[in-house]
Amino acid sequence: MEVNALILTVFLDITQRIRQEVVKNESGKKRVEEPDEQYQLNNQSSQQIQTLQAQLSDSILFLQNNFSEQLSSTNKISKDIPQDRPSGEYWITTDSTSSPVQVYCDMNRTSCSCNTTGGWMRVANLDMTDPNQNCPEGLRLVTREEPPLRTCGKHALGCLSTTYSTYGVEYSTVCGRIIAYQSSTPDAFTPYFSNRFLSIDDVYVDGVSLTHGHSPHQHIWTFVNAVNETQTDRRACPCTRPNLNYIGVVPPFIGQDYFCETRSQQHYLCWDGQGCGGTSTYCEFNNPPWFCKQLPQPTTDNIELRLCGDEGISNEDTPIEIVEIYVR
Ligand SMILES: [Ca+2]
Ligand SMILES: [Ca+2]
Repeated sequence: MEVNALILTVFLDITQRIRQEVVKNESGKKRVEEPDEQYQLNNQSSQQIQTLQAQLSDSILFLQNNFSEQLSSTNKISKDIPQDRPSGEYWITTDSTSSPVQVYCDMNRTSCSCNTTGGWMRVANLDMTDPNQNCPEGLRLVTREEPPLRTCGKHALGCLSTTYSTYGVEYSTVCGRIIAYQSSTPDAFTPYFSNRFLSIDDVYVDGVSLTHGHSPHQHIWTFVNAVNETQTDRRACPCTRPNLNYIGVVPPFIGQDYFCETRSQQHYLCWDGQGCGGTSTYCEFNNPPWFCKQLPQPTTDNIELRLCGDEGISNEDTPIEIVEIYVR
């Protein structure tokens, strides 16, 4: 049996037995009136539960000792889970996890424009169109009634960061999508245009920055929010009205790894590849909404998402609705 399935099976089996003992214990309390008998039964069940709990700890320790080396030696989902396994939840152990963690692995992700479909581990899965989902810790719930919208935004100007753990799994490709709502007047790359000394650690864009690592952040993808489709100045996407010369500046440290989009009159969501007018061609650029980034070298860094804007949130905001990120 495969390691992950084995861990899961043993874990479920023993926890089920513990649960059965607890139920027996609870029902025993109700049925038995005689104090001595009740004490005996409770004491007996407690001992059984302790024994089973000890067995569970021993079993997990045994599995970790015997199989974690195999998993952590590569720490790569794509290598450790055979490609013919189905998509679903898997238990993994890595150098950075003190106990097994459950992750969703996607073995047939055709929407990523990378040259492979299987072996993806999902690290982010925010979908605020689901009324049961909440914003990541630290982000503000932003709602609108008509048409209805639930998104997650920041509290003030600057960048607000949220981090997605990769559990120490090594990866070299990142795939995903971010879809956000445009509020008021974000200005694309204008923060960098106004100050060329800004680095990737600063507020270089009005939009969302996706990175890994720190000091400096390592760029994965930038989601640029532009003011509108008819502006031809630095506040617009570089693609807008391509027959005119773009007078803004794309920060050199992000290269071509970005989506730039603006809302249209009827459509307020950005980077979904929808609702772009005739003057905005970046709906075609880099195949939105899904990005695919091949990193220069493998890493085990967590992935950081920063909502950024250099003016107050009443002036400009880019609250997010959907975040899906996969690594392999
Ligand atoms: Ca603005
Ligand atoms: Ca701005």
